[in-house]
Amino acid sequence: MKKGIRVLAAAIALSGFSALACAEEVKIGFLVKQAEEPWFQTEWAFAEKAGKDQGFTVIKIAVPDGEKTLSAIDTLAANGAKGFVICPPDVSLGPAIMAKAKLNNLKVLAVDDRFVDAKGKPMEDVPYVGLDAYKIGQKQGEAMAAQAKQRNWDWKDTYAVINTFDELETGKKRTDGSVEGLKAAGLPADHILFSAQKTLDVPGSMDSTNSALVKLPRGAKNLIIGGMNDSTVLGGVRATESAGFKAANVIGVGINGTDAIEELKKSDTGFYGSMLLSPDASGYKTATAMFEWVTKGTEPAKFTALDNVTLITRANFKAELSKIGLWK
Ligand code: FCA
Repeated sequence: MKKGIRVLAAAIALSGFSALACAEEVKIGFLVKQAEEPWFQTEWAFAEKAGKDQGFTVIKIAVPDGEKTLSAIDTLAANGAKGFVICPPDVSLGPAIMAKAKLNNLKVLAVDDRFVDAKGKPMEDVPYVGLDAYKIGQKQGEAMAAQAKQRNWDWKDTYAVINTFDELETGKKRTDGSVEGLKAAGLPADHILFSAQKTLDVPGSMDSTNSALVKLPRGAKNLIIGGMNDSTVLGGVRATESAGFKAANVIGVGINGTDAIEELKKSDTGFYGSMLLSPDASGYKTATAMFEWVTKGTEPAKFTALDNVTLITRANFKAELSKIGLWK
């Protein structure tokens, strides 16, 4: 009998211990719209690094559409997560995401793409970590213009094709800033062609650039290709190649850096470089901020603007990527 009680006591102690251990394991979600993009894989990797360093678990879920997003929130709650970081597939899902999160008692931190409400207004009450987009676009425009000057291009026979994705505030601000940078360097406004992308990926930007290329005047010898991220410029550069433009007559500069690595390994293409952002900050810091919010109750700032950017080209990309651990 005595022995039986001892065993029972031990079992209770053990189960109590494991319940305590479970209660202590903090889980957070990290939901991204385009898991196939290296940018988002890099954010995930840095979020996991934060989890390892600080002792929390990151549940990564790809959310390519609204349905998957809402069911991912249920999955997170069922798995005991306390909050999540999210780059939504469609910013207008903001109110639905917030309602679902509230129902499940989960905290929400938006990254990269800011939620908009039913009227299309940014949901400024939801904490958001995103780019200082106009400024970064401006730097992209300036980098493209500086390279055109380096190549001694005459603005007279130079044209720019800007692939746009105005559905996203961060996209519109980037391309607006970029155009500002180009104009300030002397590119005439009527030498800038805008082409809207239907989808925010390489095929989408290839299509939009193709439809702009046919509108170019005969005298267009040199081309500048812009867009809100690396994919939108990569597709544009591919379109110029199919149309017969040589690498020496094309300057494409992307934004992200992470999605340009494979391209920059190629010896020479019209894709000149990329504005490398801070995926380490977007992944590590957002995950850490969520961890601190759920464990200590410290709510993140309503808006954290990331403005750190470095132009990477074939000349320096390995060194720059090494600095943030993306080149081994
Ligand atoms: C958006 C883009 C990504 C990346 C991020 C910072 O979400 O789609 O490619 O540029 O902003």
